[in-house]
Amino acid sequence: MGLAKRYTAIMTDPMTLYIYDHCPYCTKARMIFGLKQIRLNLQILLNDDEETPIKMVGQKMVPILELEPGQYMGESLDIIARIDRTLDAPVLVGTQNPGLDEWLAKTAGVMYRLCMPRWVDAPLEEFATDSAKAYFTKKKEAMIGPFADELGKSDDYIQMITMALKVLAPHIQSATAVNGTLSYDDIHLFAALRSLSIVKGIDYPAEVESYRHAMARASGVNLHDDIAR
Ligand SMILES: N[C@@H](CCC(=O)N[C@@H](CS)C(=O)NCC(=O)O)C(=O)O
Repeated sequence: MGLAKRYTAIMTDPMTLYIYDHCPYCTKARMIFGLKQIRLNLQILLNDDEETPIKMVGQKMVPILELEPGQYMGESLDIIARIDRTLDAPVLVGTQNPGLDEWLAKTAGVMYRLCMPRWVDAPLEEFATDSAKAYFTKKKEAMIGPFADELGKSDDYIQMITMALKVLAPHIQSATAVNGTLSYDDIHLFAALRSLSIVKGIDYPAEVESYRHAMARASGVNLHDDIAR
């Protein structure tokens, strides 16, 4: 890749990604920009704003990437594939470990039950209004039950996650790439760990702790440790 193309990318307006800060799929889409060092403009939508995403991609769903003014694409994995092909060689070239997929699928339920009631209570831009909070709460409580009940089960859930993290730890081959070379596994795993960072009181095994910090640095996606609850 020529210097000229990279220079042009630096000097022209960055693309805009429409997101919710808490959204793990948005974390995935954000990561590829950081990993490839491509500038990005982030726009956080209010969680009850249905009109804006529907106008852009026909459904109330983020992330949405504005490739050119007025040209939009949804679906995190499509965005990642598109950006990974842009500028210089792809970075997500490592092989994946099917065991990690399994780990993520098994932990997803508990993670959401821990995270959802905490996200809506946190100072995140998508929940800046009472109506945005009420919208999220109604939609997600219909899926997992009352948030108050879920918060009451926190100790059990945290214990389950702590055990799951101990299982994960020996599979982290390097702090900068779970399988030694960056791959889609890093996208999926960091997005899950970043979600979990809203939960206070999790004791991370050393390998997981190094990995989530190194990945946050490399991808430019902040953890929520500072607002954990
Ligand atoms: N398959 C989509 C899933 C994206 C998704 O589920 N986004 C959630 C936020 S995490 C969303 O926008 N849901 C609609 C809502 O919250 O009202 C992708 O990978 O981009």
